[in-house]
Amino acid sequence: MINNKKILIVGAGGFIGGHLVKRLLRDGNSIIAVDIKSREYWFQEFEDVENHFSTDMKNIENCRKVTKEVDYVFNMACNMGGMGFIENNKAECMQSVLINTNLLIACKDFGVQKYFFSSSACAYNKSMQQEAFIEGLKEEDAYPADPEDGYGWEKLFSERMCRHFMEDYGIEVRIARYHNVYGPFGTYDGGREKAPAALCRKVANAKKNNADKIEIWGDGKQTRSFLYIDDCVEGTLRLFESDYPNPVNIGSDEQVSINQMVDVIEKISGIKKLERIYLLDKPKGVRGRTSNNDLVKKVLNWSYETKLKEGLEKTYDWINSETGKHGSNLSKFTKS
Ligand code: GKE
Repeated sequence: MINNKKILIVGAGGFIGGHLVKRLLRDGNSIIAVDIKSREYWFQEFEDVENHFSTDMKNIENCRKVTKEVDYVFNMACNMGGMGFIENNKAECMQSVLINTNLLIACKDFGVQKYFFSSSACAYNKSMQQEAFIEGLKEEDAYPADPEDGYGWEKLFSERMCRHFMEDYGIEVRIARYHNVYGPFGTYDGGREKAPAALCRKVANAKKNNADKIEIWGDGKQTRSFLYIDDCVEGTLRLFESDYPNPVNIGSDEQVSINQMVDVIEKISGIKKLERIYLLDKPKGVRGRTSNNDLVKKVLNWSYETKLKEGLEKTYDWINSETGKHGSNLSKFTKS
């Protein structure tokens, strides 16, 4: 367990970042939490943490200010979202490379010992994801390189930037490729939401409004695997504490179609089966994606524990309690 360390978490106002702050604080570390978002848009804020709101880490001076005396850095920050965002904001997503690069330079300047980079399954070669229900993606499947346009290239490039800072300057780097992480205290509307949260919101709203239809992007046959946030945090910290320096999948291998996920959410909500309106012109991403967990089991002796139904129950309950309280807390951040 990591404790008694001074840790910088960049992207701390975001979904995974917020859960990471909570866990590392509980484990007895002192935390500097930074995000570009203004305070009212942070998903979670904790006392006894040095919080830096509205701080743009694409700016190297901001990076230098907060890396001075830290032991570890977790870079959880990037301008991203579900397919609805990354397909329509490729230049915005690519600029996240400035965060990672300037953060690494500051870490080198101040002799930070260890650095975590949150990469993504979007780094994988698209040609291996053209069918539904594919074989799990193995870490070596990122090359030959043909990642998701924009966002995927930024993640793959930043992985390589991390590796070269490790080779040339000796910063210990750990890299996780996340596979569609979901759970409470994440984005559920406003345009950046991913499928689990989006569909939980749509079912919850259908129930509240006594509607009998639900809109699904694509034909619903496309497949994914989804990782519950608690497993994501545990896997991240296991990887960080390990001595394995190459990218590792942190994901689930429970591959489902979007239609199957909607079936699960309908049962959780108690609503009768909704008529499905398939919007074929909406952003769909790859046809099929899931994680091969052989390497993560081998190097970390760890695998996720939360099955999709259990994770969706917790996520649906949280979103159902949130919807109607207020609109999206990120709408200001989506491209108008
Ligand atoms: N966002 C969203 N909203 N997706 C929907 C919806 C909806 O209402 N209805 C169906 N889908 C379908 C999308 O068309 C896509 O085929 C699938 O669900 C998953 O969409 P997603 O969760 O937005 O994003 P992806 O898994 O395709 O890609 C995401 O992968 C993550 C890593 O696994 C990326 O957007 C990043 O968030 C991240 O890299």
